[in-house]
Amino acid sequence: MGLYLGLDSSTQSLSAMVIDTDTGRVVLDQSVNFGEALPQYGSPSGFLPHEDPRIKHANPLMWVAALDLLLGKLKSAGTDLSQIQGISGAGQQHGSVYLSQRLSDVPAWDIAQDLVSQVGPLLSRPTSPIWMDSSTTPQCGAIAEAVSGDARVVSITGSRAVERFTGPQIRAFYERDPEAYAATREIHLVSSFLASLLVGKTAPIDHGDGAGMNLLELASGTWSAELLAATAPALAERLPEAVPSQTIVGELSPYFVRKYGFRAGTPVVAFTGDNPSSLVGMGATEPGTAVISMGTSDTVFAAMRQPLTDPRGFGHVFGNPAGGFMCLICFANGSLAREKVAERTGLTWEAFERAILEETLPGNQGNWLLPFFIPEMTPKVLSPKVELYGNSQFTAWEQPAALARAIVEAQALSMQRHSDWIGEQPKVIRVTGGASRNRGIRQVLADVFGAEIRSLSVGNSSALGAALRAAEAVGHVPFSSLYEAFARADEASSVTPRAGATDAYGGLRQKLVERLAALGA
Ligand code: XUL
Repeated sequence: MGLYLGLDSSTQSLSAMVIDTDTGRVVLDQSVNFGEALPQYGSPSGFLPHEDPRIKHANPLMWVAALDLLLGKLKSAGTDLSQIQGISGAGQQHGSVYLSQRLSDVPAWDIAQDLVSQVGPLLSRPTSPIWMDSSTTPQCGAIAEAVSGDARVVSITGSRAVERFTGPQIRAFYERDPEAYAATREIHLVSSFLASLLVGKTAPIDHGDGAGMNLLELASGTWSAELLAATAPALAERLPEAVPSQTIVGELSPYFVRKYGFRAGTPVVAFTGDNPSSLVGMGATEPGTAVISMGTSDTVFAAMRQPLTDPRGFGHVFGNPAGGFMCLICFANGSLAREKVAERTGLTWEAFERAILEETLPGNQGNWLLPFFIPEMTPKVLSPKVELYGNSQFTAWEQPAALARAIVEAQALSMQRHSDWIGEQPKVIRVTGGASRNRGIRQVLADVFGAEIRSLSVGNSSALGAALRAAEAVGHVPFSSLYEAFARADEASSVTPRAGATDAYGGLRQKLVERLAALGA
């Protein structure tokens, strides 16, 4: 049997998906929500509260605990993990983990203790900055200046120096706590950290996730000496190797074999970032298919014909796990912003959907809002900024239906504006992520982009992508046949633009652009 396991450690949960390549079916799909299952880490939304809204860190031990917890749940539910032929995974991008020893130098994990008690003493920094952190503006400036400007950072790494990217975060750590930096022997991404736990030694960083660090030279797939030097001293010796995403990074450590019943020697394929993994899970690794993912962050991404870069500086180029490159634009105000509007208006998600589909019209009769409930990276708005424009009832938060439409229209218009540099007008867009299950939200996307919006039959594209990557690298099953079986469109969910709707957005788009320009964003 061809069973492959994909893991996905996102901002708010850890998921496991098992696919069977013989039958073309998903045979297991389970997750643990960090806030609910591990309340002792004090992170209801997956990160630690902080008075400064720009600072967003998580306790990496929460991710470690989630791994033992999830595998334990699978075992107690009677899942036979000895049938798994290969494992891969994905992690929230950019987040970093700091260790006082190289994982290759520590003794094998002891089955008599849990992982948290063994990994805890190895941390040289108790918390991990995650992708939502926007506190490193001075470090971004310093890195760009050290290599003679942002254009140089873009030409080497595919992105400007960006607050949440790992290089600026490492520089900030070095500046704020040089002693702890000196005591750090190894720095991982969330993805390579989890892969390292599984293989019980230092796992490399793949090109998909590595490109989100402002440290990887895209052209060669190796760390850029110039950017390493601009970031922190002796950084090269603290980073794992950078490798192509299809690399098998080792065999599962005996800890997992003995504790959870995996087969000895189960191969582990390099973990990647959640977005590159979703590119695979959405069957979109060939150019021509754009994807919108609506989760904690909203992202727009696509495989690229050539590695173009964003002239406005918000978009990124990452490695495509199937080879070549992908582009990505990320918006921090995704589900947290939608949830804020739902909370404040008291709308359930069903009512939210009805409000968009039945109670309001495209263009929202001139009511609109700026949707920055938390600091935003695209466009750059470093302090929360929510502004309501329109009739007095709307601006007083008293028109729930119009508010539901307004948040989604603002998000969709921003996605459209900030993805225009990709240079392709997609006729079909594939959508994934929790919010994409809402037909109202899909309808707004269809109307704003003037494109057909399709969901796939399997949800959690990042965990699926991880399982598919394991099947391709270990089982040598080509992506094309995996996509036929697992990345099928769910025809019933398809939504097309309503007549005349796309034209209703001209004025609104202009107002949004003008307001953002006035804010300097
Ligand atoms: C991408 C990004 C987010 C995280 C979410 O650049 O920052 O989409 O990967 O987990």
